[in-house]
This record gives sequence, structure tokens and C-alpha cells, in this order.
Amino acid sequence: MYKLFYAPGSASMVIHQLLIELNQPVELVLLDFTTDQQKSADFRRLNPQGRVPVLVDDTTVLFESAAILLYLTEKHQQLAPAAGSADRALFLQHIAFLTNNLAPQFRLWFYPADLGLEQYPADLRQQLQQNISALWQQLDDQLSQRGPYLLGDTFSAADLMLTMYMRWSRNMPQTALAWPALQRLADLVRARPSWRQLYQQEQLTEWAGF
Ligand SMILES: N[C@@H](CCC(=O)N[C@@H](CS)C(=O)NCC(=O)O)C(=O)O
Repeated sequence: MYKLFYAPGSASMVIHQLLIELNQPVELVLLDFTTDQQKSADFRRLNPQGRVPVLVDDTTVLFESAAILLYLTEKHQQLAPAAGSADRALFLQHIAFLTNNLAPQFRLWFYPADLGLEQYPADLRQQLQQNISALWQQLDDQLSQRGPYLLGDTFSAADLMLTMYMRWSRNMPQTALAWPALQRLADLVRARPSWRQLYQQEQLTEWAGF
């Protein structure tokens, strides 16, 4: 059985929802961020950065949500296009785009300490919001041309990842739901039984959409 180290609503949620979608039983190990459990020596042996998610699959220990997502979709041959296909190329591009662009902006937004700051001055905060909004605009343009999912008519694990990032914007001055094609994709993902199960298991409430 898989073991997933997680914190509610964090970068582990895409992997948690994916495992539900794949119908895979999983042992969930909750890390309490309020007591910095993710920085313990034991957990750092699994991920030296002390961050979730970490997936354990027998002797394989994997961190980085994008790598775990690709590993699981490949292993179970579901929720990702076949290797070598044109859609696969697009799928890989989406995963790389999201983790190389949205994720670092959100990391900065939520962790000013990464820049040695306790909190951001207003102009820096505004700049981060603008950077994220520009990415929402790019994704919305793309989805308006070919949606409702990132792969057009085909739902994939990339949509789970995008929805997770959208959720993180819920308390920002401009939330991702201000963009109609993004709202449509979020509504589709949030209508899935896996989303409801995820919310129950992680005891999430905000931005439920159901
Ligand atoms: N690039 C990593 C980022 C992981 C990450 O930043 N996780 C955050 C939660 S969203 C975390 O564990 N934060 C705890 C900390 O930094 O102490 C991934 O996508 O897996």
C-alpha cells in the first residue's frame, strides 16, 4: 500500500486526490505544520527539504508533487495520455508549466521567510499578485480556446494540479475564479466524487464548491 505524507490543502492534495481517482488504497500520514513536524530529522531523511508531499511505494521514496504525479499516472496507466502521443507532449508541458511558473510564485506568496522576510512590503505583495494573475490570464486564454480541461475534452491529472493551485488563490485579492474558463474547470473538478472524499479525509472546508 502507498504511504503519503501530507498536510491538509497543501501541495500533497493533488497526490491525495489522484490516488483516490486511481482507486488506490493509501496510508495517510499527517504532518502537523504548526509544530514543524515536517522539519523533524526523521522526515528529513525522506525529504531533505522537509516538505510535503512524500510518497512511499515499497522501497521507493519520492518527493516533488510533479514527479509523484507522473510516476503514479505512468504506473497505473490512467489520467495521462499514452507515451509518445501528441497529447502526452501537451500534458508534460502543462505539468512543467504549472510547477515551474505557478508553484514558485505561490511558494513566495506563502513563505516570505524564503526571502528572509517576516512579511512583504505592499509593493512586493502586489507584484506577486500581478505575476500570478498574469499566469491565470494565460491559462484562461488557453482554456477558452481549447477546454474545458487542459487537454480539451479529456480530463487528466494535470487538471487536478491546476485546481489545487487555483484553490491556493482563494484568499488573495484576485482569485483564480475571476477567470471564467478557470472557474469552469474548477467546477468540473470540484464536482468529482474524489474531491468530496479528499475534503472529508483532509477535513477541508473552504472553497469546497459542493
Ligand atoms: N516543489 C515542491 C513544493 C513542496 C512544498 O513547498 N510544500 C509545502 C506545502 S504546500 C511544504 O511542505 N511546506 C512546509 C515548509 O516549507 O516548511 C512540490 O511540488 O512538491
